[in-house]
Amino acid sequence: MNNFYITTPIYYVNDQPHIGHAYTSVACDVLARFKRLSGNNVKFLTGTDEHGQKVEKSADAAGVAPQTFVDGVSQSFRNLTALMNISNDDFIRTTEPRHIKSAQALWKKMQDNGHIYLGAYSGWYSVRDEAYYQESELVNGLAPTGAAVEWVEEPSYFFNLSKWQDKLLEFYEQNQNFIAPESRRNEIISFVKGGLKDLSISRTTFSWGIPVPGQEGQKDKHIMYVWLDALANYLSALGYPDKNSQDYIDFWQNSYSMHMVGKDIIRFHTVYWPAFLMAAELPLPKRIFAHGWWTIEGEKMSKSLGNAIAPASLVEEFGLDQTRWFLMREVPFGNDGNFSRDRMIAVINSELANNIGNLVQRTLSMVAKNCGGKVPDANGVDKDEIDMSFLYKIYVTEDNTPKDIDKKYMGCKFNDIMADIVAISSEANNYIDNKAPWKQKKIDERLMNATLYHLLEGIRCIAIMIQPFIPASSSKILNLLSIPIDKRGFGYLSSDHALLPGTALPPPEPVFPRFAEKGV
Ligand code: ME8
Repeated sequence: MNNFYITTPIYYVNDQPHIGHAYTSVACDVLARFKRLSGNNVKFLTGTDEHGQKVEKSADAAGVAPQTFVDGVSQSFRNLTALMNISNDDFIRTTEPRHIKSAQALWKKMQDNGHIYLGAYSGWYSVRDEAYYQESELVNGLAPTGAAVEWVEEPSYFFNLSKWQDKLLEFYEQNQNFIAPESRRNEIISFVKGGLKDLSISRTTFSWGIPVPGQEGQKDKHIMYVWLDALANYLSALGYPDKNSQDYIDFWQNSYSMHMVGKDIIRFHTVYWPAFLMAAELPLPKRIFAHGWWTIEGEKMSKSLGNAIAPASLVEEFGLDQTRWFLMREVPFGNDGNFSRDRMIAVINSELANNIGNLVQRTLSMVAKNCGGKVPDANGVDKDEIDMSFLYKIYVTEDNTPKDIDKKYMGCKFNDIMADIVAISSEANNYIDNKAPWKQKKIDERLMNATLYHLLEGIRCIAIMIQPFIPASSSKILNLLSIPIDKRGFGYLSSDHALLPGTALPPPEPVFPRFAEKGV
């Protein structure tokens, strides 16, 4: 069994969750579910990033103590996982003792190895980005992200990032798949080639953070820079610094480990994080995948525009799986995308209601009416070319092996995978029209039975394949086919595991209602 570790970024608790957060979490969920259904040992981590100046300021603005504030917003992110049917195995909070202990241990290890020194920082800092910027990076007095910056002068510990430039470049060279997509990889390589400056990794002018270890007797109390604190979450959830913890062994030492991030935070994950890990002599993750950003009806999502969409409002209006489907289907993963309500309605109606939903509804109601509510028998009827070509498309065969599917998933080609599934469903709808089982019934019922059997097999394979994207609806379809829970993995996508004729089926129920605007 292969070990697979997948993580979302831990979300800042300065604000309520929006569809950008739901997007990253659903993408990780799709991968986690796919890997589990393919027989892997999976650990899927998400959580909240609760320290730093940005969160402290939000707590101040809300007039509550930071801990009370973070407890509340963190709970909203936990609720998001339930709302979006996210199958995370753990939820880490950076204010938890297990994390504080782990982040301090990481610091200590980097320090003991001689990579941290005390100095003083003077330069620009953006609280919104929680990032340091050089004078040369500023655009019209703002960070390149458009965030305001402030001048900071304070004693600070530094990490000797400049020393890791060559090691990082060598690592990117030897691990071509570490940064994805390709365009981001090139961007990071040229950034690192441009030269790295040592990184300030502690703050002294506020206190909402993890204390730097070993500063007893010192005048200025340092807290850890929030990004060093935050990145450590990927290890603290695995029991680090206990290297004998089973999770650490399985998911850090011996796993394919992948951090999914938005394009805004790729530098922290592909430059700082691997350098910290090298400095602490720890293994590096295998892959960092950066996805694009959503705009809303063509506009950047922002607090000031007040246009952020709460995932709960989409789920309430369109349905959970409809929302998951649209988020994964609309844009090639890695590209930026635009959220448009009209597109959402068009996509869920054409692909879920009119295509897959219609296929399931038509087939199951014919089976219920004409086959006594049991899986019909195709035996004794010779397959013609139409049958053969249809069956070839639905089953995993030699040229459509699970290995190819795995490659597509690992390349995060979600919208392609979904398009392939929709194409199979369209084929199945064409197959019904070509075969016209309602006519076959009048000629010879055995012909109708064979057609309906092949259609049920088509639905079985489609339902297995869509599980990572829309787990609740696919499970409903698989229940309508009376398929036991332990026969729903990707290993069952072949004719060897076909439905048994005579199996009783429950009464059919619609799976994807057509969405109609109220009053239309
Ligand atoms: O950066 N479109 O947390 P964060 C798509 N705490 N995705 C979006 C998005 C949008 N418009 N807006 C946000 C942090 N995201 C740090 C991470 S990890 C050790 C620490 C998603 O709350 C995207 O994945 O600002 C982005 O990377 C993440 O939310 C940032 O969340």
